Amino acid sequence: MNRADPSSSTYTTFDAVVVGAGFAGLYMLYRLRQLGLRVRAYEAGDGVGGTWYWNRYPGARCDVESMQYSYSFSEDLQREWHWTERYPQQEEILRYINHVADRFDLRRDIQLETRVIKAVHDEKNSQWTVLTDRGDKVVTRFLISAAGCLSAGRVPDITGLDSFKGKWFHTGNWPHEKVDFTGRRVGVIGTGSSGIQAIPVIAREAAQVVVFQRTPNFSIPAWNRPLTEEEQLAWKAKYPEHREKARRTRSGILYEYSQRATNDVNEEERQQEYERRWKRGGANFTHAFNDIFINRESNDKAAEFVRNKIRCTVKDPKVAELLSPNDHAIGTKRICVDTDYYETFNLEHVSLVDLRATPIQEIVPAGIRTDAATYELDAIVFATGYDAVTGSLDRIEIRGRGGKALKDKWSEGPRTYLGLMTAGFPNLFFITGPGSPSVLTNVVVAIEQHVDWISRCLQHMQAEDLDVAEPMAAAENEWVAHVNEVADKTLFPSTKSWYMGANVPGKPRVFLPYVGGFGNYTSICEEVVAEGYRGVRFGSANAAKDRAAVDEAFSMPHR
Ligand code: N01
Repeated sequence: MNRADPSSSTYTTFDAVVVGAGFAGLYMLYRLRQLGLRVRAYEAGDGVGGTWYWNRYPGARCDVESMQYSYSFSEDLQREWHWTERYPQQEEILRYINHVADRFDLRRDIQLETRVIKAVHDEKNSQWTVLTDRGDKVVTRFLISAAGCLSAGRVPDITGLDSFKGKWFHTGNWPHEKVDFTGRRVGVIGTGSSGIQAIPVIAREAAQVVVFQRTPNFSIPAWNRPLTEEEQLAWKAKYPEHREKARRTRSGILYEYSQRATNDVNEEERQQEYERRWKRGGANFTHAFNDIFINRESNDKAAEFVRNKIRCTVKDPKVAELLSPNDHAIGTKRICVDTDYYETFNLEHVSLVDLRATPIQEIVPAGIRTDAATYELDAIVFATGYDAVTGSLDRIEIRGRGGKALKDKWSEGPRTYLGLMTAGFPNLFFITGPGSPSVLTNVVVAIEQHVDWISRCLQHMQAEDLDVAEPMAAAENEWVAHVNEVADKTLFPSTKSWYMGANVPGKPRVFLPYVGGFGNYTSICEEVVAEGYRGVRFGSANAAKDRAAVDEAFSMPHR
């Protein structure tokens, strides 16, 4: 694809610009093409795949089962793709995404190694002017963010990192070539989903692994295994039925959602149920009873079962206690799904440092210095997470009506209508944006639902000869209030988590996703459409194209 000449004053025109070419960007591109629109997707990576392109850390694997973590929009695609394991590895998911890009001939509209850095709405012409780090200057009617919820990685600001003599890595931006830890002393900071997956695999190679833990997390075994041909065929035979059912569930995933409350059964039955789910593996565990997310006592019972499992698995009782979470309700931080995580702490060469007791003071040339000791290391792995949900949008300067920056509008927390749009920013759409179920779901299902909604909205605009769509402030206010109201009925806001923005210093403490359930959310979105896009104001653009106004909006001299 030809690259832009940064010195050129020429603006390329598209009907729609999509930011990102992961699961969301690819499917959006596919649907926009079906609408006959001229589209360009910009992708920062040198390949498609988004999160699954960047997250190549050892052990990276999805915690949603393969048969469900895939697109459903093409019956042929879902029948022909062959998954090899119960939970898919990063490498296999990336292969799948590349297959999709080729199968639907999507690459010709994707510009790789290009980051969108600025987008300004030009009210006069009702269009967006978009600027990339490669010097592209683009004018587009619609701007669609497929930038991802977990793509803005965070390396904590620890004094002395620059002085470290060894190598350091962030799990979310892992090198493409294999990192060989054989014979190395490796420090891992962070024990969320990424750390919990990476630690056992790194420990297979490394001479020594030191895990720096601030907060222990709950983890359920994956019991990953190869998928048999029979299992796949049986699932595929009922794919449409399975998909339809999944779309009506709380998380877009076919789990066993219990209809029983924790106290509906006696202690013996309760323990049997936890045990049965533990043996089945995965996040299904947190649906053992229907009040785990809303009743602290019920939650404590499920949490205690997991703590007991940790005590039974980890031989050193002190280490077991440190690994046992007791400061948050199970499930209110993303539940982890692991292979041999707790077992790894029985290995001689693996040790655990409790950062609560002995915080990190600094990174020194030889390693990491805490209050208690200096740990000499050859490599440091930061499994320290993301500026989630809003981070990828914050990194783009997005200006709407009156030049108002999105970042300023959201300074006290994101405000959206259905997580799809925000008032004051016409024709800007978010895929899995804040205020939508997004990270609480099988995100591929959430992506498809959002892309389909946006496509339908654009189709409606085409049919009615409308150019502008923008949510009404009142509808947005109502939605934000509803998002908070449903979150407040759960245990989620009681926990300091990235769902609450609590992992980023200075980020407003607002519950970011919509916890009212994916099925309910989808019904609301459908009702909005049935009621003529209730809460969305449509309009026609001023037809005159005024180049000077575009330049003015972009603060760029017209050459
Ligand atoms: O990040 P996290 P992640 N000093 O934010 C610690 C998805 N995902 O990359 O809790 C010391 O969960 C931090 O400690 P604390 C999934 O949705 C999915 O692991 O802030 N420690 C925490 O332990 C997941 O939830 C999959 O006290 C510091 C860790 O780093 C999301 O991505 C796999 C620190 C960060 O955990 C993010 O997971 C991987 C500091 N200064 C990821 N700063 C699957 O599908 C942070 N920490 C399986």
